[in-house]
Amino acid sequence: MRIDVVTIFPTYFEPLEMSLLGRARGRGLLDIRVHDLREWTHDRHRTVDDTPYGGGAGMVMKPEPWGEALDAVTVDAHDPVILFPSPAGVLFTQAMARELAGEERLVFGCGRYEGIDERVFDYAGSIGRVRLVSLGDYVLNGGEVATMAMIEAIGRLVPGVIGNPESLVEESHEDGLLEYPGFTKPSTWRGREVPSVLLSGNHGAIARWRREQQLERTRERRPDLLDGEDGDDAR
Ligand code: 6GU
Repeated sequence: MRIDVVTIFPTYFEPLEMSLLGRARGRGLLDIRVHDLREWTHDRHRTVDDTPYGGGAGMVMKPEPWGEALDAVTVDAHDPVILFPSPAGVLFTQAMARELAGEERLVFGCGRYEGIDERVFDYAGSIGRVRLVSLGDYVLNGGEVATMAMIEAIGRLVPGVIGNPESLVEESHEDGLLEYPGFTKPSTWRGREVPSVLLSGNHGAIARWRREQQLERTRERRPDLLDGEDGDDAR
């Protein structure tokens, strides 16, 4: 999978050279290319923003550098998915990460200031499939941190990136529930015991206990995952 990121802060993405995704890049599974939006400005000050038509606070990102950037990074792409992180987007979910992990080409456009000129999203729709995506109901200063989170969520689901794919099966959100709790040695630590069922060797009982734990903590912490058809296949 190739991922292009367009940003005015390329250094935000340096951590992608580390750890799991860094190794996946080294092995050729992920081709992640980070681009400075200012490469596509032509004035002395490399201007990427301007005041909003109609007035109001803040600045809006100018369409021209975005148009040139999108043209350049997608010149050899066929129907890429073009993602714009935005608190006004649809919620990014594990189901979406799973779908996107099967794509050939992704482009992330990181907006700053009060946003990007709206016409850019329409233009991007003439190049590929546009998605405005939000991490949740809070506001970040720009799309960079959200893009990092999404690249990690998507990248780890690309076949071959994680050594033992079984570790992907039982984690939180994969079956619409939160994950069951984990314990390791010692069996007593600072007066706290590991639940005895886990030491019983009874695999049926362990599986039933873990399922109950998943349901209980989902009910407690994320009741929204249990009601309605919005989850993956919560039950
Ligand atoms: Cl994707 N972007 C920004 N700027 N803020 C956010 C967000 C995204 N998701 C939650 N807050």
